Amino acid sequence: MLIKNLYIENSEHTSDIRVTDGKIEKIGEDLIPLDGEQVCDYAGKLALAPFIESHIHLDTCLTAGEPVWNMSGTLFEGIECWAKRKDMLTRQDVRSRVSRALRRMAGKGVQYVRTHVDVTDPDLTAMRELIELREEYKDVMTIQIVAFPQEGILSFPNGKALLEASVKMGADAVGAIPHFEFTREYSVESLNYACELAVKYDLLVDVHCDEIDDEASRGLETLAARALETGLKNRVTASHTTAMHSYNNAYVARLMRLIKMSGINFVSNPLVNTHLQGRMDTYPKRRGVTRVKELTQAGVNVSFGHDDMFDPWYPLGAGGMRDVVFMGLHVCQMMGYEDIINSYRFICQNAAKTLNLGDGYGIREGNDANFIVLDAKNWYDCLNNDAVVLGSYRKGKLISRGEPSKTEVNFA
Ligand code: 17E
Ligand code: FE2
Repeated sequence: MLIKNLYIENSEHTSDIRVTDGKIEKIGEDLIPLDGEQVCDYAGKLALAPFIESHIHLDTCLTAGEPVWNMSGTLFEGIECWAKRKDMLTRQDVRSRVSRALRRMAGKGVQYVRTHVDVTDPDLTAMRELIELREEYKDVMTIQIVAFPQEGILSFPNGKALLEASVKMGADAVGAIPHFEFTREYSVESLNYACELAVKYDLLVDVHCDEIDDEASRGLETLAARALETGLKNRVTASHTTAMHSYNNAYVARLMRLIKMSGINFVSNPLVNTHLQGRMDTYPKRRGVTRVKELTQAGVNVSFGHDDMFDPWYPLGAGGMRDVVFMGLHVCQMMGYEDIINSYRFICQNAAKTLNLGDGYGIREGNDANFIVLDAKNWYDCLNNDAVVLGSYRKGKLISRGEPSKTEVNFA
């Protein structure tokens, strides 16, 4: 198949992509169709590597208001609401919500997802179902599962054993939640334990790290130190790190050295943490989003995640990554031309690094023919106009298709 006239990653010139046996065989200008070759001409549209959702909770998605709404808008009330919903979980309930969420995401150009799954559940219901769904969806969606101890590793009954059981069941990554543990000692011990498990079972690590406005919440330094010392390094991700917003600058200057040495990745969730953080402030109210601009300038890998889709922590969300980037650029004040035109990286290449996807991700000859075509010429226009995903290709197969949105204005 020959897919013609694409502006690949903001290129000034259009190129054509020849797909053979699900792989990108050739990329070039004005490729001539072979005898009998199927041709699809996009007549000058943007092509990007597929979007990557580097941080979401699929097990909790589409549960807002069940059985109660989060009235305060805090993380902690969200955890209480979820604990009530968690008691009602069944395998079928998880399957039905996750399937709906994945379909929405696929329509918005997402093909890779890292989901956190709450394992502070004696039955591990969601974990069991997600492991099955990961396999069932693998041809259309690459799913990574983080065993996420929502109510703590040392502060939840049997927390350590539940985490290890989830790892044995087949999680891809080990999680932790140091700012939710009862004490600072537990917080340090929980991070040590998560890294030990990752080393023992050869897994990735992704920690909900310091998701609080407390400037004294310093899980990040422990996580970065363990990443360095164990050699896990870029296999480790610090998600949220919202306390970093409130750290003093002298401390951040010291911490930055360790962060760089450790090679860890960061995931910021700008929509959700703009909503959840600063809730105990009067005025001025902190934004509570981590220091994306400064980390990026220091050469540290940062990706953006949505975090939630209509659940106890976030009452909105339709599965797309555009709003995440849009909010991220605003709240982090990264609104220069270069910032905007290159910002797809937060949900493409940077997220691929977070997920440790390797060289197989990206529009390159020899790679699987995984890419998306958007109804715009470049990412700046795409972001600004919330362009439709015209096609999402996975190993050369069109797994979702969209029509350009159309509005007529009736005046001269
Ligand atoms: N759980 C948590 O601890 N933090 C979050 N932002 C979400 C779930 C969504
Ligand atoms: Fe999260």
